[in-house]
Amino acid sequence: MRMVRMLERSKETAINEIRTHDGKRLHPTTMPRRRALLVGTEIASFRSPWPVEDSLDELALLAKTADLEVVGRIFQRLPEPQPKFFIGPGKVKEVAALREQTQADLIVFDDELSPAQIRNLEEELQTQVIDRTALILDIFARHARTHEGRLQVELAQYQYLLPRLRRQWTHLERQTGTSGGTSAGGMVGLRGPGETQLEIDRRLIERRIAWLKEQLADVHRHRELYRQRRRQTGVPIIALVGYTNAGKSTLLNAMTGADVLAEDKLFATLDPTTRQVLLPGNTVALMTDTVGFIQKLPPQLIAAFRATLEEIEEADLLLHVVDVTHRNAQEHAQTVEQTLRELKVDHKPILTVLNKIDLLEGATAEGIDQIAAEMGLPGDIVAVSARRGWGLQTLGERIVATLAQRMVRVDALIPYQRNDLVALWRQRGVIEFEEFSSDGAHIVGRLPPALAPQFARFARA
Ligand SMILES: Nc1nc2c(ncn2[C@@H]2O[C@H](COP(=O)(O)OP(=O)(O)OP(=O)(O)O)[C@@H](O)[C@H]2O)c(=O)[nH]1
Ligand SMILES: [Mg+2]
Repeated sequence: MRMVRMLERSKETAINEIRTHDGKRLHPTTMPRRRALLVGTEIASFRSPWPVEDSLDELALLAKTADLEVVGRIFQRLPEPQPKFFIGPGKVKEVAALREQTQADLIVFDDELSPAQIRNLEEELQTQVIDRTALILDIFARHARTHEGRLQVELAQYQYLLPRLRRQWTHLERQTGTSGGTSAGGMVGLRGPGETQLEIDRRLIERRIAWLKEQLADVHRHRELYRQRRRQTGVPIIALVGYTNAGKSTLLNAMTGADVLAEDKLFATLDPTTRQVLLPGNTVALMTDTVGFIQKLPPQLIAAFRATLEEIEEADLLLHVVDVTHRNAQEHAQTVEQTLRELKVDHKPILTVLNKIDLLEGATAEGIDQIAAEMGLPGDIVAVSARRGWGLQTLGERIVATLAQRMVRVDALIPYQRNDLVALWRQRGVIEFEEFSSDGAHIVGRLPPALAPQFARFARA
């Protein structure tokens, strides 16, 4: 009984936070912001292209997005992670001293820790310890808006929590004077499921996971029906992919007149949005904005965002949006390419979109090409400023050309009674040649494979 109530309550606070009518989260002003100490590592055997300082900068941004106050940072270079604490025992002592000095009440590790490592660290440091994955989950919980998005986040939280179950933060809660620890005011570390002084019944959580999976399967079936209909229309689908904060939502808004929230924040977008876009030559397509990627994000976490994944799988073309002005643009692009490989969608046609060129002073087309070459990006590149609307016409033309490569070639004589087919061709395909005679319209061009059968009976031999 008690357990059931706990889970229900924690779900309320984690998922159904108090929001204003326009979706902004209300901060209880009485809640002190938590003081976080960041711990990074550079592990020789991981051969990560990220310098540890840059990775910590990113972790600090994540912490800021989760409403934490970063009060210190520390890192260690190691040949390999250490089994007991991930970092070496000497370093743990340093962290303890720094925690004392900065009065930190939360330690955030930049690497994924095993459940045992978290336990050992917490015993040693007498403070809550979380890892990067938990922090990202916390941000996801804040930013999920749709019913499905919330179900997905809750599922990911429980799956993360299950192997980490144990008695939670009784002494910390006494210190901070909060009850239950699932407030909306920035108690980081799996807000909601698990933040409690009670021992949690594993079976209850497993049951909840099963229930969440059923709910999601239901949503999935509905979406699949919708997709089937969409597929039959032959309208091509373009998915925007890229590192978080690259400008995907801004680009969707600029190309389609959508009104998706675009912010200088990590993971502003979690739920996919699809809008119709009118491309040069009056070609119609659908453009979908998806969740951003980030380094050290376990692929199963992205997989949890099944809606996003399905949109990417369904797409005829991926636009890989890169913030070309970011110091780590190259690492970002590599992370995205690797994530696409892990998600097994790297076989799809990809156009790389170098965004934010308005911030590059005096950049020329050659200069931008050179930047792209230095970053090791593939040749298929378009430079744009989503914010200023620069380069969007060229991008549209390149999208049409790339989509046309996936279409089938058709040569047909369409009688005038079937002008509707000519209009359909104009909208969904590419017309390369047209001539009108008394027999009808002779058209040569390309059509999406799904539409070609409708034209078969008018095809010229
Ligand atoms: N200067 C400049 N800023 C841009 C441009 N495009 C996007 N931005 C800014 O970059 C920030 C991130 O943009 P978003 O469109 O939210 O990025 P996103 O890729 O959707 O990010 P997530 O949804 O968080 O993964 C916002 O502050 C935008 O205003 C651009 O072309 N030029
Ligand atoms: Mg976005």
